[in-house]
Amino acid sequence: MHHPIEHDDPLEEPLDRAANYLRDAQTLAVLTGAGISAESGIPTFRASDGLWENHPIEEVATPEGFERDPRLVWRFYNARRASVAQAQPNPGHRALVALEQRYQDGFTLITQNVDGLHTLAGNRSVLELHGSLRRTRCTVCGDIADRGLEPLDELPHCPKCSGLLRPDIVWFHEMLPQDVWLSAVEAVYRCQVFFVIGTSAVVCPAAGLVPLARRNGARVVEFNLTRTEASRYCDVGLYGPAGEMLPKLLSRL
Ligand code: BV8
Ligand code: ZN
Repeated sequence: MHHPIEHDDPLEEPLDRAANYLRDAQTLAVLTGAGISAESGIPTFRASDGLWENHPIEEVATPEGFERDPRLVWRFYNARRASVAQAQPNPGHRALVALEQRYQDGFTLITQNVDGLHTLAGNRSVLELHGSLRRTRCTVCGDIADRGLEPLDELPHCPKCSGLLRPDIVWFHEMLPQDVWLSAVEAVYRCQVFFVIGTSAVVCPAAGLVPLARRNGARVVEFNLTRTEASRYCDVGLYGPAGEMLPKLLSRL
């Protein structure tokens, strides 16, 4: 894969460098994490120091946790559904809609988020690696349904077979949906530019998409408040709130 820009001028402002990458590219893939929704008022995992009702999230967001105490897990997810129901997309989400309009089917949005805000903002091709707060899956008949964001019963049951419903979310120690994962990997192989936005890049296999993009010759740009596990793979780091940095970048195109 040829590099769109042969010789970067090390003094060039990082925003201009990122804008140049975009100007010369036909394909752009984006990976987002909780940080893109922070400015919509949704706490990130790190901000909530990974605890919920004094339970480590890894304890609540696991199949073992659901086996052990489905009521606790549904309280966790009903609370998240309620807070997401109040949230609106922010300028960072809207900038990604503008980028999809610019690159059309050369654009792929891959998200670790389960809040549905990219779709609500207007993105059309969204790969939800970790599922969605809106969807439930029946633990008996497997039926998957979009139930919006209004509160569900304390222990919701399947209208088809009355089996216990679970959130259609990928918990820790669970496999990602194969078709979604393969589409994400294919988009990362294909892209000339790769944005990694608002993620601490510690959760696998999603975090592995960043070195994969690098190895396949894409120009990699990080949007975050701080450096992360992904930073070492990036050509450019744009540090500041994504809701401000993304519109700033678009205004230079
Ligand atoms: C898997 C759904 C294969 C839940 C999530 C033992 C056995 C099995 C697997 C493992 C194991 N030990 C470790 C693993 C692997 C494990 C993993 O990676 N663990 C980590 C913690 C080390 N992964 C898995 O289990 C995956 N499955 O490996 O299966 C397998 C199967 C069986 C046996 C063996 C292997 C499943 C991973 C999916 C887990 N589910 N979500 C839910 O959401 O309710 S992941 C969950 O955490 C979220 O979805 C989210 O994706 C992730 C948190 O990551 P971030 O999005 O990055 O959020 P974070 O708060 O961390 O960072 C926010 C960032 O934003 C920060 O950098 C901050 O600076 C920045 N920021 C803040 N504000 C702004 C901003 N940036 C810009 N602007 C701002 N305004
Ligand atoms: Zn069922």
